[in-house]
Amino acid sequence: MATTHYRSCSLCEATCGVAIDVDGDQVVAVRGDDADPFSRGYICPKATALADLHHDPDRLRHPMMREGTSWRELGWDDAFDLVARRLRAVRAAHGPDAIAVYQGNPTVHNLGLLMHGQVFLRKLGTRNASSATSVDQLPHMLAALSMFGDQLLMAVPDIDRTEHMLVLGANPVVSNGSLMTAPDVKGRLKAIRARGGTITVIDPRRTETAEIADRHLFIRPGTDPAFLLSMLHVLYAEGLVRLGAVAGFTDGLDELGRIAARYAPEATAAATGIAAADVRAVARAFAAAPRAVLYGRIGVCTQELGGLAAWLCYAVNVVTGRLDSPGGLMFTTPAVDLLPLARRVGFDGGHARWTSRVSGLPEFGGELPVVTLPEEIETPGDGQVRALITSAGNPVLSAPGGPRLEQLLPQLDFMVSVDPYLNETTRFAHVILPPTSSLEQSHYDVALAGFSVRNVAKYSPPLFERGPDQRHDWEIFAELAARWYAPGGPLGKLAVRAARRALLALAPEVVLELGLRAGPHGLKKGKDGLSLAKLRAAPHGVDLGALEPRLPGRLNTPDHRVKLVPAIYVADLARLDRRLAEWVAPRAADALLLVGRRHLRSNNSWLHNSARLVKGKPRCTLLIHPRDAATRGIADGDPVRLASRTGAVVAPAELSDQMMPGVVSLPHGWGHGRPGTRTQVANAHPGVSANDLTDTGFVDLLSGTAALTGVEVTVERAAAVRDSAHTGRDDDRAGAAASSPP
Ligand SMILES: Nc1nc2c(c(=O)[nH]1)N[C@H]1C(S)=C(S)[C@@H](COP(=O)(O)OP(=O)(O)OC[C@H]3O[C@@H](n4cnc5c(=O)[nH]c(N)nc54)[C@H](O)[C@@H]3O)O[C@H]1N2
Ligand SMILES: Nc1nc2c(c(=O)[nH]1)N[C@H]1C(S)=C(S)[C@@H](COP(=O)(O)OP(=O)(O)OC[C@H]3O[C@@H](n4cnc5c(=O)[nH]c(N)nc54)[C@H](O)[C@@H]3O)O[C@H]1N2
Ligand code: SF4
Ligand SMILES: [Mo]
Repeated sequence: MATTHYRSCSLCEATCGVAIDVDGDQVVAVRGDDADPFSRGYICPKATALADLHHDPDRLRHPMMREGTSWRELGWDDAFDLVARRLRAVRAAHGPDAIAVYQGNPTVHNLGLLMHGQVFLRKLGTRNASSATSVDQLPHMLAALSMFGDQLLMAVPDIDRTEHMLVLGANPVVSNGSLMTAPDVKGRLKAIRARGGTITVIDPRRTETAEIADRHLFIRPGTDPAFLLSMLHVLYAEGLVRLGAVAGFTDGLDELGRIAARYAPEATAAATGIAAADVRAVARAFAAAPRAVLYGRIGVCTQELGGLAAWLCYAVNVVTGRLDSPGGLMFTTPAVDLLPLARRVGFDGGHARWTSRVSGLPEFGGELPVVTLPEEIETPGDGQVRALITSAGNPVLSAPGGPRLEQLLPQLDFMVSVDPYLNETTRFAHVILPPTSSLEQSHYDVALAGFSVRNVAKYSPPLFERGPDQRHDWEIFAELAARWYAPGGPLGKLAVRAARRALLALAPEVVLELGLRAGPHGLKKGKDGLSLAKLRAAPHGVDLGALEPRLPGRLNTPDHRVKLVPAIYVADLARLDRRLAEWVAPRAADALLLVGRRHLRSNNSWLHNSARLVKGKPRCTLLIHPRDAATRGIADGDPVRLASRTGAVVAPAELSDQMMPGVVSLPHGWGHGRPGTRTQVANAHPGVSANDLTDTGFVDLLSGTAALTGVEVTVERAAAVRDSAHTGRDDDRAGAAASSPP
């Protein structure tokens, strides 16, 4: 007899409601939950992966210990003791910075991991902590910190009420939205047009989002700051500037005008590839719309001047009166307010308080950029990294310098990974601690609610009883913390026991209940206030209404004013000016610029082990404009060799006039089939890794964020794409590819 369970999908930021039909211990169907007030029945094809992941025979169910190249199962207690002992030994011999940490993207979707993971990992006292933040949204966080006073106070497009949306460097129709939690974002975009509004997309590729927009303009990768400054130039020159609701508490309006005056559209057109007349038209349309919002996402922030670009995206919204205004860029009122909690565990508003040992890149929020990881392992001296903890991350595929990591990770004294898979990164660990599957865990989107286009709250209890002897992520970290923080000596065992008890009492539900009660929809609202019991009684979720103005109350700058022109950005304009001159200089005739893309059936590096999601024609292809292909003698489907300063791969070409001439696109997250991994399906559909081409030396120096877009590459016809379980890499990288754990 099948039963139906309702919960949130935890796979991407859209948080869709799913109805999961279960027979015994088997999922028989994953459907959209029509009664979810936020997603109203929408799901994307990835939702079925919730079942595939749970049932995946490759998913690890016991702690694993590596001996040479073979693995054996280990009891949990022995595993925790071993990890704590080995980490302690590294710390005792080499100091706190010798232990590096990398936390990956799924952390954000996992309440228990967010809490207990941070308590342990952010309090280790190492400077070498990093996360996917620095290959992702860091510049938006830096802008939020410097303009609004808190790095988590990122503003969200009010997509349901806007009448004009200007999209830069985002493809929400495929990514389902990011820093904009909006289930069925495609439906919401179409609704803008249905109510008479318009959408403009600025992107080096005519994306799936551009296809449903009114207007699309190509932009040369990495030049968004120049385009945005020219947009500001027009707004100021034509008297279109007005602060609206934030006029009484915003500083820097005149200063921004003086800066923008230097970047007339005519002065940037050659660099950006956007004609001056088009810049003017875009700026005028944006200012003229009664309600408008500029939304910039990963394409603008993971670029060499990504810090400037993220700041300018907010700035355009502010000077056109869109900030904190319905239909513009707004702040959420989440049921659990993470901001004060996050400050306690180290998201404490820091930027550049220290710099990395080897290349001097800035700290942000207590972390160093992940591009520093290879060099910090490689470079001898005080503070050299000797051990690594990864949690929910796969930096070998997801960060620049992946091939270098493959060579360096085997040299570590100790590595532990908290991860359900033996994949490209975790195969180098000495111990893998696999958590329960997401269907065995309860779920509450404590982080994403902060970026949601409506205020909503939804709690999902575990669907399945956990398997025998399984641990949740949060329990794993609670156990590690108990062992780590307890004193040594004869008191050690007692102290560990007491600490364990205290930490394991802090189940996600306990923290959630406290958070809900203390939050803006909690006790303050009297007997109508939210509580965990109320959420349990509402399995489809609770709608808490449209976004509401939150300023100036929500600001956390010292004087509670919006800082339109933080000094760090003014100082960084010199880098833009230098690049502006270089961008117009003729490029080496054969150089193309590489950008990335996403696919609806894929999610970063870790959903390729679902047969249902990878079937069909290969997705890891190089999109290239027919003209660029023709000059290189490349036909559709031909294998092409793609080489950058740091590496080379071979992938099939896919000719497409979606591409801006001079720009090619390769998705990231592929490059499976590496030796020693245990992901059968993914290994049969390996693709190649875009991060074999990206460059740890190509970074936004202001924020430390990797420049994943605009990487210079050459492309030529190759002899053949090697098939089946291969790395797809070119021969000169074969050494790195073959490196397997010692
Ligand atoms: N070239 C290029 N590189 C990119 C990007 C790009 O656009 N271009 N995008 C970047 C972006 S936006 C991101 S967010 C990063 C992602 O970078 P990462 O977070 O490093 O990589 P993922 O592929 O998301 O890997 C997630 C890992 O978490 C594990 N996992 C999944 N669920 C859980 C869980 O519940 N608990 C635990 N403990 N582990 C879990 C998976 O098995 C997998 O090993 O990649 C970045 N890299
Ligand atoms: N299906 C699916 N959904 C996902 C993910 C996934 O892997 N697959 N990953 C999730 C994650 S972790 C994230 S962070 C989000 C990201 O969500 P999005 O930000 O929407 O990410 P992308 O789809 O990569 O879109 C980035 C766009 O930027 C463009 N671009 C590249 N360089 C430039 C540039 O210099 N300037 C401009 N203006 N545009 C540029 C690219 O062509 C691309 O269309 O998606 C999330 N959702
Ligand atoms: S868009 Fe797809 S992957 Fe994202 S939450 Fe919805 S169903 Fe899950
Ligand atoms: Mo991301």
